[in-house]
Formats: sequence, structure tokens, C-alpha cells
Amino acid sequence: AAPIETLPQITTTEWACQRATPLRHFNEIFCTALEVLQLKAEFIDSGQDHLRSLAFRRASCVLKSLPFMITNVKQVKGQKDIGGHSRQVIKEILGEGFATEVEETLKDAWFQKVKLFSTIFGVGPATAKIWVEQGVNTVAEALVKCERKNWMVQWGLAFHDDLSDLVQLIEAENLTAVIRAEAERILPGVIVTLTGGFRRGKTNGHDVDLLFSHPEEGKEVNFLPKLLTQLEQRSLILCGKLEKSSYGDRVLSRDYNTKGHMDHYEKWIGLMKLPKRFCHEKIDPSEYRFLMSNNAPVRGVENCTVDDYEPHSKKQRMCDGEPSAMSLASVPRTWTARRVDLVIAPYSMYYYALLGWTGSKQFNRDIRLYSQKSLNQKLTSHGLWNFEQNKKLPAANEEEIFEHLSLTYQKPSDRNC
Ligand code: DCP
Ligand code: MG
Repeated sequence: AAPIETLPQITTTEWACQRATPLRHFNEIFCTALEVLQLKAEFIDSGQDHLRSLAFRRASCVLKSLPFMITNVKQVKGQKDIGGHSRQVIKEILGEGFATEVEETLKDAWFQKVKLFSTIFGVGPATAKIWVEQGVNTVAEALVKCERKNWMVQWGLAFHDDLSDLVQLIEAENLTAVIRAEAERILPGVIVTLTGGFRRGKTNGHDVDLLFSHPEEGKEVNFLPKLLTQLEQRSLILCGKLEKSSYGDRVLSRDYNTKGHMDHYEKWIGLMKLPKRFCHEKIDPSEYRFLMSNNAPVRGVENCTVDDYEPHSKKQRMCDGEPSAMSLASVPRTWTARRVDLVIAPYSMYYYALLGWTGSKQFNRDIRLYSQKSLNQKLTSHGLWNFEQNKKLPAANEEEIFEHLSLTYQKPSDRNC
């Protein structure tokens, strides 16, 4: 082995938001292992604080940002984000090629089941754990055995086969193009951005996250229900729920708190029916519209409001009865069910929403904690509050948010913490 003095030394920053974390890096073997332990800790501690699971994540984050591969555990000694447990895992992998705890976790039936169930739409680790304790072993059993399922879980279970298969970039891009064409007809000048993992350069993901806005503030009001009605006419909607925005004026105050919610924007969360063609070839949206059964704009959409848009609650009731999600899932289809989130932000908050919805989740945790601890500023997906100046700081692009926070700009593909 090379003497430690000749090996590259880690020089890292205190916060993950102060450095670039690319998607592909040199320490995959360690990060994959640490993230298994992160997940295990998250499952065990679900409902409690996430300190243990986050410790593994922070260690993995440092490793992802290094321009070289760790070849000797002494290289990570004294790194505050790489604790004893993580160091042990790295040491074992360096020596044996694997870490016993990780291998055992992956083989553990409880872990496998909680992991499987917590990927179901509408099911989190807490519910997944309850199911496992109740003796549920498979998705098919969950469908039969579990009672009091909400609409998300019912549809999530019925379409689990479709949904467990990752969304590919081409599908996300085709869906974005089709939705953009529809959106543009309803509201010319509308901004439609594919966010989430795809914006960070991932080539697949568990869902499609679309953020909308309009440069003329106020124009975004009532846009989402109109768009949804139109998409429904285009046979793109399977099921979903539109949530009203819930920030009101509070978002402008210093006491504003997202309290467990990711944010308070108006949003639609649901499943869309993506034509199977979407995964094979680039779609021309104008041609796609021509192919759809109803080519004409939907009458009445112009005056549609959030309260008018309720087809999904009807569908939810429907799936308690006979024309169940299950029977729909089992017939041959020309489409695949996909998880889609649609979010709309007033333009004055748009770049904060963009930053938040681009993620990663860990990047958000880090940059928000950094803002609070290092700068006494409160960053959310709605804005940035400076407590010293007692005011909200506007931003006309993402770069300005980093400037407000005295951070070097990190492009989306470098936010893969
Ligand atoms: N987000 C967050 N906190 C959450 C959930 C989401 O900050 N509890 C933000 C960061 C995410 C973004 O929203 O990157 C989109 O959420 P997803 O769960 O879709 O995450 P990704 O798009 O990053 O992952 P995937 O590629 O699997 O969809
Ligand atoms: Mg996503």
C-alpha cells in the first residue's frame, strides 16, 4: 500500500452547498453502501428524528464531492462529516470489497419489505413498517389485506408494476413538451420547467416534477385547473388531487414556517397515463395533439377555477366501488402509469421554488441549515428572509439566491448531494 503522505488529502468545505457534488463521482462503491445504512436507519427511526440516517448521508455527500477515490481509510480520518460508523464501513470495503452490515441489511427480509412498500405511491416508511408487522409480504397481499387505504395507496398498489419501473428522461421530456404545448395555448408566455432529478442531470427518476409560472405576476392564478381539465380531455390523467395554495400572506412574514410540508404552493399530485410511444421516440407535440381523440380546446376551460376542478374526487370514490383501479391496471393498455407532480409559483417566488424543486433533498436540507446557522437567514421554496435587515430578499434568477447567501453558484448538476 502507498504511504499515507503520498495519497491525496481531503480538502472539503463545512457545508455541502459550498462545494460541487456531481452525479457521477469516484466513490460510488462507498456511497452506495452508506446509503443502504442511511435507508435502514431511516426505516428504524421513522417518526423520530433522522440524526442517524443523516449522518450516513453527510458522509456519503463528502465522498461524492471528492476528485479522487479513497484508497486508504486514513484519508478520511478527522473529517467531521465522516463519523466512526461510516469510517468502519469504508475500511471494511477497502479490505474485503464489501461491508458485512450492508450485505446483511440487503439480505434482511424486514428491510426488503419496508423498502418495497415505502416506494408505493402514498406509503411512507411508517405505514410500510406497520404492514410488515401485520404480516403483509407482497404488494399483492397488501392490495387484499390492508384496510383504510387512501386514494393514493389504492392507485399506487394497483399500478405498482408500472410505477416501480423508473421514468426515463425521454418520457419526461416528451411529457414536458406535450404539457408545454397545452399550457401555452391556455396561457401564452407560461414558463414550464422540468425540475427534480432530471434537472440535476439524472437520466431516470421515480416521477416527473414540473414547475410552472408566468413572468406577469397574477397570470398564474387559476391556470392549473384549466390545464388539468385540458389534460384530462387529452386522456393523459389517470388519477390525482389538486391542492390549493396555502401560504396566503404568511409567506411574506418572518414567522413563516413550512411546518412539515415541503411548501405551500398550489399543486397537483397524481398519476398520468403516458402513451408507450413516449419511451421510444421524441414526440412532436403538435403531431401528438393531432393524434389525440379530442383535438379541440375544451370549452369552458377559460373560466375554470380550483373549486370547479374536482373530477379526481369522483374517481377516488369510484375506486372504492367496482370499476376499480385494479381492473384497469390488469387490462392490456397503450399507456404506462407515471407519477407526476405539477406545481405553480407566482413569479416573485419562482426562482426560490425552482431551487427547492430542483433539490436534491439533501442539498435543500444543507443549504437551508447553512442559511439559518451561518447567516441567520431563512430559506424556503417561497423565499429568503433576512432577519438582520428584517426583509425578504428578491431573486431574479438562481444565481442571485446564491449571491444573497454568499455562496459560489452551483449549477443543478452539481447539487447531487
Ligand atoms: N423535495 C424536498 N423535500 C422533500 C421532497 C422533495 O426538498 N421531502 C424537493 C427536492 C427534490 C424535489 O423536491 O429533488 C423533487 O422531489 P422528488 O421526490 O421527485 O426528488 P427527485 O426528483 O430528486 O428524485 P427522483 O429522481 O427519484 O424523482
Ligand atoms: Mg422527481
